[in-house]
Amino acid sequence: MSQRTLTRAHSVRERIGDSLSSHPNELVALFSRFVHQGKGMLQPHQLLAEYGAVFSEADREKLKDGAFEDVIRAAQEAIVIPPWVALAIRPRPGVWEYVRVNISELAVEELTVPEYLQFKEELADGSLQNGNFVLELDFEPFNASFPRPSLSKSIGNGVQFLNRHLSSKLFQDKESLYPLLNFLRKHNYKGMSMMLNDRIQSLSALRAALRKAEQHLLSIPSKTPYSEFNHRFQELGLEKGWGDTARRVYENIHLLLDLLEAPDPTTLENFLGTIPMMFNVVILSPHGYFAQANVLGYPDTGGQVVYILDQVRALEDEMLLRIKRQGLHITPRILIVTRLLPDAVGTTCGQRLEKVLGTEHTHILRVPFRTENGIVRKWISRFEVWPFLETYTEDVANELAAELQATPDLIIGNYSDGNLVSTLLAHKLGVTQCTIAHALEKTKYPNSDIYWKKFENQYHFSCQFTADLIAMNHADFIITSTFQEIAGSKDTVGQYESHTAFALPGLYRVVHGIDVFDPKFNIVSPGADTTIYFPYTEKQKRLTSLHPEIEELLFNPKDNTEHKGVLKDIKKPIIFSMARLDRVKNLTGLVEFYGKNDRLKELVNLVVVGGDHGKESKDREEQAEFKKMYSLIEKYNLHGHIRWISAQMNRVRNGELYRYIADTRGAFIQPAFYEAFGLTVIESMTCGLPTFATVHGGPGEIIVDGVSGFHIDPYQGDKAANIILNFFGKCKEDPTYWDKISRGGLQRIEEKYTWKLYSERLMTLSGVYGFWKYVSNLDRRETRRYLEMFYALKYRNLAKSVPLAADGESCI
Ligand code: UDP
Ligand code: LCN
Repeated sequence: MSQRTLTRAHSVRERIGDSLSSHPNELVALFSRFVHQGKGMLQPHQLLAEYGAVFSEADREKLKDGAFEDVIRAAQEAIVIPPWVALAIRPRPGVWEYVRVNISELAVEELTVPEYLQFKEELADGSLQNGNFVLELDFEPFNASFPRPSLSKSIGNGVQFLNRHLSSKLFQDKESLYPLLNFLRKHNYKGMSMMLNDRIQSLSALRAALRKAEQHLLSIPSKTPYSEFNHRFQELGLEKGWGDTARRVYENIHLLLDLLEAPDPTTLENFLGTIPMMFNVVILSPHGYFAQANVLGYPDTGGQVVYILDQVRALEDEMLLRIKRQGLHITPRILIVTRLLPDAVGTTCGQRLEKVLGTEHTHILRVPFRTENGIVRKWISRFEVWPFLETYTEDVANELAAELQATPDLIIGNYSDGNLVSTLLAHKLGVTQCTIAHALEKTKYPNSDIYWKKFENQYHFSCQFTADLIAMNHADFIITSTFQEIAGSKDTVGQYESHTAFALPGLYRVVHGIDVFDPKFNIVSPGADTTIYFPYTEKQKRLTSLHPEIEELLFNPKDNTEHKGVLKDIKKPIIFSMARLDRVKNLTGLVEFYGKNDRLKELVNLVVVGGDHGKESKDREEQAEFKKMYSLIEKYNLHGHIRWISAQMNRVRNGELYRYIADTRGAFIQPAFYEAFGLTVIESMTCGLPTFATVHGGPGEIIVDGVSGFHIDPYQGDKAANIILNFFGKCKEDPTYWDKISRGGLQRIEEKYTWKLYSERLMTLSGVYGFWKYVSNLDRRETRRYLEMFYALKYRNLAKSVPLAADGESCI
């Protein structure tokens, strides 16, 4: 059924009210079913199932007049505390309404956000906290005066909106162009002036100087290098940074003249993109094992490491290109800051400074975690790092000052811990801050907000969610890999969106945590390193010398610490999966639905890569998954059908492994319960391997179902198995079907997921948000002060309550 849009004109309360008066019996029947379940929470699929059970097709038709079905379809949860049923309705991404229905009195009330959350807290805590003062966090007042888009399709394109806003602001009156003038006059690198010098004191002086410069440039050959007219320009009041040749300088001066004449968003973005602003970039990624080899697949060590290493290569190339075009001779620096693990045998994680391969000016800088008892030696799970981060930030600030001899121009945080450290650093240094979540854990663990106390001992989510709120509100801009990461889809809630309103009962209530319409959000999708991941059809590039090793990995009949299980019939296509052995990755779910489906077992072999057979895991989730995997192999008697391989850390060989699987006319399966983005999905598609991936999270957006791969729902294993079975059945009848899906995947990647597109975009964003930070500095003071207080009064105490992970054991 097509879903009509619920509008304010017909509020949810009115719709339910209308339906109650026109179809009282049916609605009472439905709400009674909810209430009869007793106190509790109902998820969207349960609400729809109840609706389907109560109403026949004919009833539904009748109810369509009041569009009650739309309300039920848009409901994201129901809280039942008899005789009340409260509903959280999401008519479209980013827009929420709350109501409650009293089933005894047939009354409907609209609820405010705090009222709804209070109702929900009662469910979790059993008592209303009316009497007690509850800390309510509300970031809305700080942004209330700032315009923001209202259409869902504008979400994630903040820079475009900001450009429009900035350019109209610049055009308000004569005075409003002064911030731009001051910005250009103050611009310098380590004290060396750039763009304008002190000779230019006013806008009219600037215009006059630009016109004279234009005249001069027209009189010399377009290829003349900047050094040849540098002195002439200095006399006019112009400094280095305008371009490397007369032609480029002319173009840039022209852009500024246009802007002074009639500011428009595109000219503003283009001009800001030409200003030299990025020379020193700091990227924070404290937890895990951050290294270039022998770490991938370890607990907490996955896509974030891959992402950053690919990102810095692309970013360095783009920075060098722009610096050259700006006519400057400045050496850029990129520092990836992570923690130093003194005992990390077999990896470089104990080394202070390490150059990133394939770059000239990029290094990994490692700084250890420290307590008053000295340096912390062992690996610490990402859920337990909180008490270390403040001291860590101080140490990092000192190391950065020594290493860069300058303040960074941009600080990029990664994941909750890196984003918190980036906040503290950016706050201290007054630097533009970008955050990248990679994965917001609240979405991965259902109800981890309302039942946070149950999760606290193992996961310390109180610290993590607090850190996330602080970082997302402090950041100048936020990069996400997909739209769904911000605002979900028609039916699912986005990761950031789930931070709009939530409660941690007994701790605080978030009334407006983040607004997905905030123009700080920008979708900038990563890609895969194309020197490693390329189509299986590119025969001349194929690494056939690695095939004996790959065949040993896949088919050697003897179990060892690298692999377990033997494939009886090696001629069958292989379905393949590779991930950290986290519960959320659900590799065991894949083994289970494969094991249950005899026809699938007949048709294809299963190969999974995950965990380490060579040593006992120290990670709780990994230990549990190990046990489960072994028991499933026995339960479904998978001997002869499955090969279980240890985590594979050689990326180059992994690239060839995906292609080898493609040679078997196989497929890649990504069965996670939730995947924030999913680099393995990008990698397999880039290799031309047909891909089946979870519909929950990034892959739901990366793959166009049936065109560039397939969606599977890990919660419906039998159905997922059948989707895979159907595909292989079809391929048997028509082998070109396999090629069609393979090509569809490749095409999708070329259009949307490449590092080149990423780095160009990131540079543009840094320019625009750097300028915006400068012009809006005063406006942002209130938010910063509020965040300082929240950090000092709430976060610090929470972090102190996390037990300091005991030292003693070696890390790997
Ligand atoms: N990976 C790997 N070996 C393994 C497991 C994973 O090289 O044994 C790599 C994989 O190729 C991908 C990354 O680790 O580049 C995992 O990223 P993804 O986004 O899929 O998941 P994450 O681990 O970040 O949740
Ligand atoms: C973390 C995750 O969980 C993945 O979904 C992402 O692909 C990865 O980071 C890189 O952003």
